[in-house]
Amino acid sequence: MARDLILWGVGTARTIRPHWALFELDLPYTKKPIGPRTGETKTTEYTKLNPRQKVPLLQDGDLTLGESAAIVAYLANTYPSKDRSLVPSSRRDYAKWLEWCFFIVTELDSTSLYVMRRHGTNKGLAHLYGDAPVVVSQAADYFRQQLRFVDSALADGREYLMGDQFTTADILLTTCLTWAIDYDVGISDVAVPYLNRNIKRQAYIAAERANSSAT
Ligand SMILES: N[C@@H](CCC(=O)N[C@@H](CS)C(=O)NCC(=O)O)C(=O)O
Repeated sequence: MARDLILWGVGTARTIRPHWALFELDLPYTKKPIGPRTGETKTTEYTKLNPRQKVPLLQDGDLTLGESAAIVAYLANTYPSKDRSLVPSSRRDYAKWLEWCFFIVTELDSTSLYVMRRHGTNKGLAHLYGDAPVVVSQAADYFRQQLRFVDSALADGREYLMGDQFTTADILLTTCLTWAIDYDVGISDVAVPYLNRNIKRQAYIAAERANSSAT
């Protein structure tokens, strides 16, 4: 039985991840709709909770957890519902699921899209971290190149990264794909039907609503 879950953060491709997992698992929660670059992550109260001054952040009783990929994995492992688990159970599939999660957050998110965000002028933070057009275009190329790993997996016609089971790895990948499109990085043909399938899920639609509203 879930305790009082509190989720901090709205407005980004990272913050939507835990909202989505919470809706998939049908877990009620309290939303604290603070946004990035608003000063809200830098208040004394929030800094005490999260010295990294970042969102998203989950509170589950006396547990405070940051990092979007860790939050969705924690929720999936801790609160599987009777008819839905967002994490594979067999040892082999669990290992492959871990590989997907780490690959997506390191190669697609941090090394590619977030580099574009930090150094881009278009929707980016170049005014803070420096304008670096070559770095931005290399990061976009790197994203497309790394996406080949996804293409090769989806080429066999599977519905989700882990086959028939929708997992938190799909939450991470889908949010990177929508982020890439938002940054005008083309995604591969094989990723398009996969993306369209996932963004039609009821839990995604609910999460998008929760993630884009300040109340
Ligand atoms: N690796 C972290 C990244 C978190 C992150 O960088 N969050 C950004 C928004 S996407 C943030 O809170 N930035 C601080 C601010 O803008 O005030 C995660 O996936 O949770």
